[in-house]
Amino acid sequence: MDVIVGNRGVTAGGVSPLADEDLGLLLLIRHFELALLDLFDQGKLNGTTHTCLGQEYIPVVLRPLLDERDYVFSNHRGHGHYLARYDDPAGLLAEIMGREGAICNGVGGSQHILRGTYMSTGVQGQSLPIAVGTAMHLERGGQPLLALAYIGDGTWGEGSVYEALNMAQLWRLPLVVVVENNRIAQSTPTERQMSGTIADRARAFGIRHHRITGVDVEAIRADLVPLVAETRHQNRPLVLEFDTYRLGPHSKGDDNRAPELIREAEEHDWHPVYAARFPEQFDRISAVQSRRVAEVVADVTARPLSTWEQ
Ligand SMILES: Cc1ncc(C[n+]2csc(CCOP(=O)(O)OP(=O)(O)O)c2C)c(N)n1
Repeated sequence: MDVIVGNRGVTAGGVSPLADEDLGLLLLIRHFELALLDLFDQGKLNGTTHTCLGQEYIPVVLRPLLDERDYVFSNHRGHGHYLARYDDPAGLLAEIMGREGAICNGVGGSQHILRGTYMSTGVQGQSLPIAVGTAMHLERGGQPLLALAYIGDGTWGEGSVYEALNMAQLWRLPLVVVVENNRIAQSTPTERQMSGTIADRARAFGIRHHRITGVDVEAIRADLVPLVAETRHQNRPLVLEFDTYRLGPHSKGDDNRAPELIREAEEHDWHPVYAARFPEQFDRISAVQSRRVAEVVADVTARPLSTWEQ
């Protein structure tokens, strides 16, 4: 097995004070996924799961920039995307556990969710052409609405991504592609599978590319407001590349990163940085969200199995 080493030299940097609502959402996602891992350890969950630990701030940044009629396309690492869209940890846990009250009757599980204008898929690259078709539908509807799709850096190896980018720019569609570039795809570091850069690939289609470093939710959001508005009102496709880190393994137990790479990810985690900077607010909100998630776990695990029509 390859041992992956490297150093990106990007630090977590500063964090601005957050509204309780934003911090609450960040910590809801964190506690929710830690609870999932705990449930796996107890043998109470089946299959696998991909946590976004360390990457929670990305959907939290984007949440207020989106209209509820905008479409959001998520991927296999989608718990944070869903919880930033719907304040519904019980529905998501029920979906993952196949219990009553599940968003999709427990058929979709962790990776395949459909609710309103939100959908996720575990098939890499599948969502971009669909997001393009949706963006076309929205553009023809004449309302300033957009389609936003989350993809990872590894998914830039899929050919459908390029067909989608080509059409989005050619037809001037309101599409935002959010790249969560954690520099690794399952077990393959990006430099071992991608020639060139994501920026150059977007540029090849004439699509604007914007790279975001750091974890300061307020600062990043302020930076993105005009860019997302241009996509919405001027139908200018946009690629937003977040330079980010995943703290955990790819899914549950497949981590072949060298210890120094895991340490590097931990050094870039927003969580201890924010806790050290604003301890009173952090402890207060963390206690609330931890309690909330514990109650959700107790409630959902006590529910009967979900049923669906065959
Ligand atoms: C078409 C397809 N090929 C392979 C897989 C298996 N797979 C699931 S996630 C993943 C890696 C995705 O990496 P990336 O896009 O960088 O996202 P990340 O996991 O880093 O968030 C792979 C290969 C898949 N789900 N779909």
